[in-house]
Amino acid sequence: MSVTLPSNADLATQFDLLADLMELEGADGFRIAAYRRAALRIRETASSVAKLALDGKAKELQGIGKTIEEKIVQVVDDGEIHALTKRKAEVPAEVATFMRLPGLGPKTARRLWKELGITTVDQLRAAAEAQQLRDLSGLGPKSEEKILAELAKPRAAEGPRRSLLGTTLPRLREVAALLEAHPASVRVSIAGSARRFRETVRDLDVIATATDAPALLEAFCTQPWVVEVAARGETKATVVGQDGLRFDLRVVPPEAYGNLLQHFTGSKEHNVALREDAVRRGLSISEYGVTVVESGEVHAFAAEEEVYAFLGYDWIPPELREGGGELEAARTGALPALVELADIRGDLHTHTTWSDGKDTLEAMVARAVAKGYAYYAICDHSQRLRDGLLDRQGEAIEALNAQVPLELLRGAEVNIRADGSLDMADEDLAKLDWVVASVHSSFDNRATERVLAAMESPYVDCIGHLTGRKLGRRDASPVDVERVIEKALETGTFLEINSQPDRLDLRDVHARAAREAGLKLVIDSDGHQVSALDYVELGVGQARRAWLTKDDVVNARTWKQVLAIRKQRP
Ligand code: DGT
Ligand code: CA
Ligand code: CA
Ligand code: ZN
Repeated sequence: MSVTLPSNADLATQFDLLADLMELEGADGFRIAAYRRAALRIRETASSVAKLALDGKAKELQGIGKTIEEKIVQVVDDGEIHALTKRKAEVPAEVATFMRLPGLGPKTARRLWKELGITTVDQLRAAAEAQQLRDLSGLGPKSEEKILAELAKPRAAEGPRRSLLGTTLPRLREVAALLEAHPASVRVSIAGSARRFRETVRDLDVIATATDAPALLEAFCTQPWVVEVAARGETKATVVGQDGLRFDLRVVPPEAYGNLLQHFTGSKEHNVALREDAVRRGLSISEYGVTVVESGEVHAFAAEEEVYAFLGYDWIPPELREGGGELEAARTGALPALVELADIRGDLHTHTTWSDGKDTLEAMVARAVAKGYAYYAICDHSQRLRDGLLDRQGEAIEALNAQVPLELLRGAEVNIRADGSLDMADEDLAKLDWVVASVHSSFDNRATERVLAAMESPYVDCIGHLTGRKLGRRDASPVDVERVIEKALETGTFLEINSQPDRLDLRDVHARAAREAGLKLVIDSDGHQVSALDYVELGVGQARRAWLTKDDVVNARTWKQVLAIRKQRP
């Protein structure tokens, strides 16, 4: 795999932080200003500044000299500007956090730290409550109030928090629908990371065209669920909902709707690459149109397809727009025909109240029927099916199978124990139509070996949530994904894309590596309740981000076809 260079945004953030920390330390103003200028210039540059620096050409940019170019190379080599690493060690970490509170800034933060000895957010809150901040000249009772209000906001003192796509997407769709229903709107679309089905999102972006933009913005800002209007202009607004979610709305004239949708769908990396490519051909791209630099002629497009076509590309599905080779593929007609939700014919990993599911076998299956599935596997946890329960559940499944218009499959989700053995005897496994094996404990202990051992079993069809990650709560286990993929191919075992919003495991890059190695993947819900069966949409999004086609997905096949490609039982 090739080394990825730091993005311009990453570089700029480091220079800004360095400037902040230097200001906190009271360093000389000239150098601080120089770093801030550099950050600005880097952000505005269309091509990769890291690459320019490696070629010794970054210093040709205005505002970037030899010292700054050297610092950029430090980021490429070591991940961080050396001076930044040093200063991070000198400044108490939380001082750097609270200097970002509105109304504070580095200068005041420095005085709080040096003159009042405040180095943590808790100390700052205590001092404000004890009315000690007013002892500093320039701060008064108003400042104390303001600081306390900021600190009372959920996580106001932390960096930007990312939310799970699975929990935010329904909200985003509601907001888009209410804008769509408003008489002043003409077209409305979801944009940003949510349109790209990124697993987490920082804020939610919506764009629209309108017959009356101010009226639409007014309606948006006065929704009953809006607790704060963070920004408001002629054509855009940002609001914060009760749940803390931020929504960005931009309203544009219809003739440039395609350009705007393209721009605000991103990703930044995709847009930067697109722009670089355009610049080489004498074109300049913005959210308002494509300009032919020589003539100054601006081409605005109502449809996104037209933007890509004008630039010489096939239309690129949003999930692919991450700067991972999609432009080259789109230029040469080599984009994959991505799998779609409608291609999924069955769910091969689901639970019921027979284990830790919240809904009964009957309720889950009723929903599966309503979804139009042709087959559906019940895979309750092995430890809950001991002492004859597996057979009793088997009878219940068979009885129900006779009454429903789909193939109901007997399955199990079997624990992979710490020594790599399976938590169910072969004679029981042999009774099942489909077996998922998963690690549910001691994630860091022999992560790879255990999975490899489980795949040796002739009964294990699929490995569940390979890395065990829980977004925002538990990191991925140190499993060697490459070795697992190799072994999966060798043994005929599948890997799943688990669609739970906080799992999405395999993650996109791993799923793409699996696909490139020739492995087929199962997209399943791991649903523990009726509503969770719909999460398969997220798994399909993840699969699309991994460039998967219908052929790459096991359960885009009929059950008969699945049986033909899966591991042969003894
Ligand atoms: P997020 O919000 O962090 O989950 O990710 P995005 O992709 O939704 O990012 P966001 O909301 O900051 O901006 C939406 C899109 O707008 C982004 O994907 C690309 C475009 N965009 C925003 N700022 C910039 C920028 O500074 N440069 C470029 N090239 N595009 C930008
Ligand atoms: Ca966003
Ligand atoms: Ca945004
Ligand atoms: Zn499960």
